[in-house]
Amino acid sequence: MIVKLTPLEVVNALIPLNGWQMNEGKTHIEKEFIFKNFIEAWGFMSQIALIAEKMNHHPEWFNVYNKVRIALSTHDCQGLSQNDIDLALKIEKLASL
Ligand code: H2B
Repeated sequence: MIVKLTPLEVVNALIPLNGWQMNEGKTHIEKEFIFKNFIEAWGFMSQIALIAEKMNHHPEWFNVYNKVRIALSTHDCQGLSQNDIDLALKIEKLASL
């Protein structure tokens, strides 16, 4: 059973997540990452893909050249869950390497 977080719980969970925000509809958390070039952006996405598969929790994303925009949500609860926060934390760890 996946528990849906309230907007207040999400706002609190986002405090340590630099640059992550809820979208206007409060359905997703999202962040845009900029890299030196396409290969670095793609490498970042490849690493996330492995983590996402292990977690069975998958991002929605958009890439063009060096830009990767990531949106996370949980369809299983039709909103945001701890899984989104956990994946965002793992993505931040990758981005800081
Ligand atoms: N990813 C995301 N982001 N949200 C989900 O609710 C989700 C998922 N559910 N990946 C999983 C897969 C589910 O659809 C499968 C059937 O386990």
